[in-house]
Amino acid sequence: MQIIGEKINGTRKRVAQAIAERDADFIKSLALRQVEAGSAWLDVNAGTPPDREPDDLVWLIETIQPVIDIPLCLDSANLKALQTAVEVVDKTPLINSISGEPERLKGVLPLIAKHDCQVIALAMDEKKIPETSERRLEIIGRVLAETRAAGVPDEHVYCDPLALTLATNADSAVVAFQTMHAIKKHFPAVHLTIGLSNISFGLPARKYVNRTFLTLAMQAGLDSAILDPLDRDMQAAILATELVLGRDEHCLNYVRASRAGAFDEKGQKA
Ligand code: THG
Repeated sequence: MQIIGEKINGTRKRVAQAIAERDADFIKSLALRQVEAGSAWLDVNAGTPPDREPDDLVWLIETIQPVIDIPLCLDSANLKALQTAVEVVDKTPLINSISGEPERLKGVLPLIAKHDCQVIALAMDEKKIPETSERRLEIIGRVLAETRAAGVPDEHVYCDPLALTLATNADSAVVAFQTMHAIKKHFPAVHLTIGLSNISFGLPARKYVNRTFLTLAMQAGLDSAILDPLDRDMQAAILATELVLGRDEHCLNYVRASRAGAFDEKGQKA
């Protein structure tokens, strides 16, 4: 399971404040802690208005890069911000995201092809998220026709089936699982990813819902996720799920994590 650390996101109040005040120490520490927790990428989302976003994103990248050794996931709806950001990254980034929206594809695909980036493909078009897995698969099929035509290999595409909150749609997790199965069946070489916490928006005790959703999504083929890597219980759930799914040979990672004190083992015997 590859973790995309979610915490450097300007829609979070404390991060917005750090961006506004150019508080480099706060951002650096947030970056470092997520790397130490095993992130494969750090998501970077300035979340500021379009006219400020390119500068803010570049400031975030240049603040983070000297203290980390992993690539970034550039999270922006703003083409200009992505174009500017791609020029200042040290390591080839994961671009978050494209969708079936033709304008977006036209703008972002050349950037991905030129810099040999990986990319997240959302199962939606012009801001609409279809209700059924069939329609979501259809959009992913169209997006993959475009990425292939642009010379992007399927292995570089991370399909996001999209998780809407269960608070307003009881089927939302099931539709996401069905979409994952359908995508892997038709396009076995692509990866799957998801913004985990959307699933529990508006619900109490969100961590239980997030954790259970992640476990079941891993069974459906999820191999990466945008989540909070500092959540120890989430990390424990990932390790246990990989063990149960036969993806942890000789239980090596699980046992090693236990020895390193990753789990809450109070009152338990080995
Ligand atoms: N798919 C893709 N990209 C995405 C999303 C997705 N990027 C943005 C988002 N969804 C995932 N990132 C975050 C980052 C931070 C938080 C949630 C999702 C977060 N939220 C707190 C909460 O939900 O309670 C509130 C904010 C706070 O902590 O202040 O932290 O779906 N491809």
